[in-house]
Amino acid sequence: MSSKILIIGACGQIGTELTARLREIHGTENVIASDINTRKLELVNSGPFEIIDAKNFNAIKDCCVNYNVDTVYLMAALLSATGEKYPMEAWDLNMNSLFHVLNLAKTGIIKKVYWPSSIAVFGPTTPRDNTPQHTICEPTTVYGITKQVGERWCEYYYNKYNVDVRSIRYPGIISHKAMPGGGTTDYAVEIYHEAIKNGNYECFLSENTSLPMMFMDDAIKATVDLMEAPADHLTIRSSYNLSAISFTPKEIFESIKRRIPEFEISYNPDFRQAIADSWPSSIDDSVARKDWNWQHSFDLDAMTDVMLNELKKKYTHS
Ligand code: VAH
Repeated sequence: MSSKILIIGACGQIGTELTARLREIHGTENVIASDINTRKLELVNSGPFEIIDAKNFNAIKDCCVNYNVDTVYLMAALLSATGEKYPMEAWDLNMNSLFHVLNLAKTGIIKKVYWPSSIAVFGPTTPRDNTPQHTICEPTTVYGITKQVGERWCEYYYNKYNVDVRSIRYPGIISHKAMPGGGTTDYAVEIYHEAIKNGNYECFLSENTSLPMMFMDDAIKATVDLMEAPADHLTIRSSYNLSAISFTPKEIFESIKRRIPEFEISYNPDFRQAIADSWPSSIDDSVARKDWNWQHSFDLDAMTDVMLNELKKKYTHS
């Protein structure tokens, strides 16, 4: 019998594409999209949709009971840059939404939870190159603190209450269907749009800032593969390291310039440079590759080809 799935934060960058993929797999009527408002009308009109504030326990519970939901993907969060501007709001949303969903699973109303963590759980004292699954985590951003504490709670609810909660430490994610919101890695999406629209881009990170990154198709595949993996294959119940590629603003610029020779870039680091400098430059995701056969598909140039082709179509038709 197909799962009944609720996606909280379905209008976000990952939620938008996760909703589409899960509807392909499970059937549109079995995947309820939800968000705090109806800002993305094509999603609202594409299948079951509910307005849910992720901070509202009763709203989440009522939706799960009414639709007989067995699996929740909690994708709502304030990301790193926004979290530094609104620390208490980030703590409130990122933590209380997680407690609401974990407690619904603890009571048995739902059976399975997906909750995204991030490489933001690492900090300046973490080994930066090929960062291992188990290492020092002293995050210096509010967002990173919420993800680190959230991982501890996920593992606690698994060990104490046998809640089947699964999680991935996403790197920066690049996509063309929905814009990211308030992240430090957002430059790696903006740069493609500006290359098509204006032929130049002012980057808010310095040219040699290497960060772990991933094309959205790989991130969605990893999320689905983890959730479909046999429970007894999983050795991590905090959150899995995951990566695909690492690159600098200079390297992504050069990948684009090989396809758009007239494209130019300038660098004007802002407050997000300090956030990026606190994160790893590359990630060891060998545990995910061993436990559930994770394997990325897109390298930087393959991602650039798809991004530029899709955005050229988007801006040609708009
Ligand atoms: C951010 N895109 O920049 C998110 C992500 C690893 C970065 O968690 O905050």
